Amino acid sequence: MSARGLFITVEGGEGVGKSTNIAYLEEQLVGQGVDLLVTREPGGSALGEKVRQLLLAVDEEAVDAMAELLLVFAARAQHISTRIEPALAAGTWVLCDRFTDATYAYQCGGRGLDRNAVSTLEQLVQGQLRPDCTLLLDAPVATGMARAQGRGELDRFEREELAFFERVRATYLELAEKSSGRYRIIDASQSLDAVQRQLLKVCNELTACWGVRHPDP
Ligand code: Z5A
Repeated sequence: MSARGLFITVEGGEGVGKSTNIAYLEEQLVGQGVDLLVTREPGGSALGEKVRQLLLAVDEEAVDAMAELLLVFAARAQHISTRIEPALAAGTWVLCDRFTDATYAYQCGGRGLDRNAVSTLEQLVQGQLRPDCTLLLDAPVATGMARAQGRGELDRFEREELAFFERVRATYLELAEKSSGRYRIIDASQSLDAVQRQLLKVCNELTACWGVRHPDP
């Protein structure tokens, strides 16, 4: 029986470089012999991707914050049962673009929902499942927004005011301080090369620590 896979999440505000650097992490980890599933939230399963569209769509009716929270966890339940858990159980590492820390950051920090509501759902939906390692790409809100500009029409989250994103960033930094063993804070305000040098160090630590068996040449 293979050892359980490692569950890595990548978090951060809008435009900090998650997608760009997940592609880089994938290249590095696969290159080091890791059997890897790359996925994202909201989304990651067929149902989850439909829920993602509902969450990001701009509509006339304002979305109630609790309804938003429940949709996020509905997508997460499906994602965990159909993709994340089976992969981890088979020894595959999972690299996920956002997970429940995003819920604390956006729905609690951003929208002002009670953290107890999120931790109750976290317990109910995830049981014991928590990320083993979380990479927080951190940059000033203005930097992320400038990078994300010019990508066409803004989704429902991207239309939020600056103060919303400042609260999101502050919540992420608070979570990282509280769970410092699990978190690695990456200074994402630096050049892409410099960011990727920081990420490569973490990749090397993780593969060394978890004893990845490199494939025979
Ligand atoms: N959400 C939620 O509310 N609750 C939850 O529980 C979850 C999610 C899971 C969708 O997420 C929304 O869902 C999200 C929160 C909510 N909304 N927001 N905001 P998403 O992750 O799909 O959307 P996003 O945060 O808007 O991601 P993004 O805008 O696609 O950004 P990114 O992936 O972090 O950045 P990027 O596309 O890799 O890079 C942006 C540009 O910057 C690009 O041109 C790069 O080439 C450039 N770049 C990247 N790094 C650098 C450096 N270092 N220097 C210079 N330029 C750079």
